[in-house]
This record gives sequence, C-alpha cells and structure tokens, in this order.
Amino acid sequence: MTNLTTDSLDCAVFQQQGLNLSAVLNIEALPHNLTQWISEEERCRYSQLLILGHGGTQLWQVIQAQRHLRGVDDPIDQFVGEVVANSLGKTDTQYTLVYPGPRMVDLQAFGRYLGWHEDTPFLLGMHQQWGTWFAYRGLVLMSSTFVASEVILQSQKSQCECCEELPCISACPANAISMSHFSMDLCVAYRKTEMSKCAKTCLAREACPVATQHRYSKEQMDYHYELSRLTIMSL
Ligand code: B12
Ligand code: SF4
Ligand code: SF4
Repeated sequence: MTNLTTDSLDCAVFQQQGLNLSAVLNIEALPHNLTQWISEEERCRYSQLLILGHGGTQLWQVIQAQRHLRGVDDPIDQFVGEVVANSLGKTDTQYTLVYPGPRMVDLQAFGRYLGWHEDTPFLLGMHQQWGTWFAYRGLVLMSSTFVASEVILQSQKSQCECCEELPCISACPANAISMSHFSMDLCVAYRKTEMSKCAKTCLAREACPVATQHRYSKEQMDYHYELSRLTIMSL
C-alpha cells in the first residue's frame, strides 16, 4: 500500500480514462450549500471530496472498448466506480461513492463553484473548453489529505453573454427557451410527443456554436437521451 495522503492525487489516471475533469476539495473550506447533504458521521470520517466529470467523446470511446461492460444497464456509472476503486485502492484512503448513487446532490452547484459551469438559457451547464458537451460523473467522499485543487474564478464574460444570435432559443421546437425563463414543462411535454424531433437529442444543444468539435457521437447521444426520455416518460 502506498500512502499518498500528503501528496497530490494522481488525476492523470482519470484523464486517461476519459474522466478529463477532476478536482479535490477540502470539505471544511466549502460553502454550506455544497456540503449540507454530508452527515455528521461522514464529517468525522471524511475530510475531502473528489469530483469527476467528462467532456467530449473520450469517455464514451474508452467505455466502448471495455468488453466486460457490454450489455450492462449502466456502463458509465459502473466504469466510474471501477476507476475510482482502482485509483483510491492504491492509497490508504477510505471513501464513499456518493454519485453515482441514490443520494440527491446538486452537481451543477459544484460546477458553478469550480468554474466548470456557466448558465445557458436551457439550463444545461456550459464549460469554457467543452461547451455544453460535458457532464458530472463522480462525487466521492474521501478520508484523505491530498493537495486540494485550485479554484479559479472566471473573470471574463460567459459564452452566452457574448452570444448575439442565440441560436439555441430559435432551434427549440417547443418554444421552451427564452433569455429569462426555461420551461421544463414545455420541453418535457414536447419530448413525450410521438413526432418529437427531440426524442434522442436536444436541438437547442445541437444549435449552440460553442465547442462543436466536442459534440457527442450519435451513439453517445442516443444512449443519454434515451435514458432521459425513459425518465421523463415516467414523470
Ligand atoms: C432531475 C434531473 C433531470 C430531470 C429534470 C426533471 C425535473 N423537472 O425534475 C430530467 C430527467 C428531465 C433530466 C434530463 C436531462 N438531464 Co438532468 N439532471 C437531473 C439531476 C439529477 C438533478 C437536477 C436537480 O434537481 N438539481 C437540484 C435543484 C436544486 O436545482 P434546479 O436548478 O432547481 O434543478 C432543476 C434543473 O436542473 C432541471 N434540470 C435537470 N436536468 C436538466 C437538464 C436540462 C437540459 C434542463 C433543461 C433542465 C434540467 O430540473 C431540475 C429540477 O426541476 C441532475 C444531477 C444532479 N444530481 O445534480 C442532472 C443534470 C442536471 N442533468 C444533466 C443532463 C445532461 C441531462 C440531459 C441532457 C440528459 C443526459 N443524460 O444527457 C437531459 C435533458 C433534459 C431535456 N431537455 O430533456 C446534467 C447536466 C450537465 C451539465 N452540463 O450541466 C446533470 C448535472 C447530470 C450529470 N450527471 O451531469 N435531468
Ligand atoms: S447558442 Fe448562444 S446563448 Fe445559446 S447556449 Fe450557445 S452560446 Fe449560449
Ligand atoms: S430537448 Fe428539444 S424541446 Fe427540450 S429544450 Fe432541447 S430543443 Fe427544446
């Protein structure tokens, strides 16, 4: 067993696996809204959080190459669990995987804090490098004392503040988007219709000109949007 607890966590391992967004945070230093879900018992046991995300298509490609994940219901969640176990298993760190998991934690709030997330008119977060083509993949409570990541506050205008034509708004066939309001009800109702053009995509997301080189592949879109479609069909 190597004790890396006074060292940096080797985030290159996550990067190689397509989890190309990662941060280690000291729980004590975080604002209350990010930590209110942590129990007293967990506060005694754990001192840090690891947050993982992916941008673009790399994670999807890595997962397609994992034979043991073929046919698995939730290959991404399973893979993230495996990568975390492999990485933290080489250290003395005790940990609990919070996300993926049943506990509801506002992941976008972490993105806002870390500078990964800017608001868009359709509520999906916008990342400076990855555009809207990113998501949160892991949140882990850790007993470690790894070097905490630097949180860099964005000083420049957001991509959306600089966007003049707002093609996301005009692309939405449900008129669910405006600069001041997003109607989840209109979006969900439209996605549920038989002739919906958004069964396996979001036309607003597709219309955004930012970071188009990182757009998900068709298979990746089909996978994510089929899952969210099944969820909204049950709402
Ligand atoms: C609930 C939820 C949904 C629900 C929302 C239904 C509802 N009205 O409750 C449904 C199932 C529709 C959904 C769908 C999607 N979601 Co969603 N969702 C979440 C979840 C689990 C919780 C959000 C929440 O309640 N936050 C807490 C409250 C306090 O914040 P809030 O601002 O009031 O939350 C509202 C909005 O966030 C909104 N919402 C949630 N997801 C999305 C996604 C889009 C595109 C929009 C417009 C709104 C929206 O609904 C919330 C409840 O009213 C988060 C993961 C998490 N644990 O944070 C992911 C999350 C927000 N979703 C995400 C994504 C990517 C999607 C999808 C695009 C599908 C996908 N898997 O690729 C779809 C597309 C939505 C659409 N246009 O159809 C990502 C966003 C990543 C980013 N770049 O910001 C998150 C962060 C998950 C992740 N692992 O990264 N989602
Ligand atoms: S099209 Fe413009 S306003 Fe819409 S999400 Fe993209 S950058 Fe933001
Ligand atoms: S999924 Fe379709 S209906 Fe919903 S916001 Fe995107 S473009 Fe509009």
